[in-house]
Amino acid sequence: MSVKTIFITGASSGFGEACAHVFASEGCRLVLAARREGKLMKLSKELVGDAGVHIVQLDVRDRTAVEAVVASLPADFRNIDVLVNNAGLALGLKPSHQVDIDDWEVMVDTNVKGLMYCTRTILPGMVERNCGHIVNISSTAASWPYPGSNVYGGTKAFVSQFSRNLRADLLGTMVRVTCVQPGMAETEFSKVRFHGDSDKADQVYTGTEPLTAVDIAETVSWVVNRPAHVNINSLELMSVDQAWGPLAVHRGD
Ligand code: NDP
Ligand code: 8X3
Repeated sequence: MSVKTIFITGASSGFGEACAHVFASEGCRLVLAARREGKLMKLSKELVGDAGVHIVQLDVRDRTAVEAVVASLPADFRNIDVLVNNAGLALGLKPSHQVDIDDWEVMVDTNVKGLMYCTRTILPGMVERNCGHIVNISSTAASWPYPGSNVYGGTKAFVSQFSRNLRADLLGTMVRVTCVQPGMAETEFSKVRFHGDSDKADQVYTGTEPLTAVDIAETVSWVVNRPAHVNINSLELMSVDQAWGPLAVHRGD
């Protein structure tokens, strides 16, 4: 069997880092992208697997940089079999009328536009080779609203619908598209959301057993390792400590 090449965005922590470990242990060749190059270098030394790792410092919001990184991949890493569009973030939990609009812009630029740039740049090669798989990391926030989710949930709704629309475009090819929609998982996600406030971030998970990054990486591996004729369209998963509540009702005086 030929060695698969996996391109993972946001590989410096959380889900992306865990995906790197899982795919390395499966004997895959990896391209690991994120802004924090030091973290990628450390990760690349820890990985078990000898198929090869190529790290790239990349801000997915920079379209020119995305195009340049993909165009300059070393020959062995050029034919990307799997793109894990994972880089993303939530910023803030304030209601829409109080939010810092800069936070909204960063979320749209990263979660929507960054994912678009990586997809548009890597997809043509997959179509040409009639082989490939794009795994987009969305969220339960794509489908289920909650106070403070506003633009974050909106960006993830984009990711979910874009995933379905991609597959519609790709009918007639063997290129697969999967949207993974996790609920609460303990990573650096909440620390980033609360702008570095670790105490506030820890409170999100207190008294619960949240999903782990490994849970998500194993899910991504499972969808990728289905037979070539099977396309998992979407997969939503949550901790057993998470579920829906009743619709909120405001009662006046
Ligand atoms: P982490 O904060 O641990 O990881 C986020 C990753 O995204 C980091 O590697 C970060 O790297 C990277 N990243 C952020 N912005 C950029 C950028 N502009 N360019 C390149 N890389 C970027 O969080 P998670 O692992 O939890 O999050 C991964 C994905 O999963 C996100 O899309 C998130 O929205 C989603 N998600 C998370 C859930 C959770 O509860 N944790 C649940 C559902 C979905 P660096 O800072 O080095 O650039
Ligand atoms: C991350 C999960 O519930 O914080 O996408 O939106 S949640």
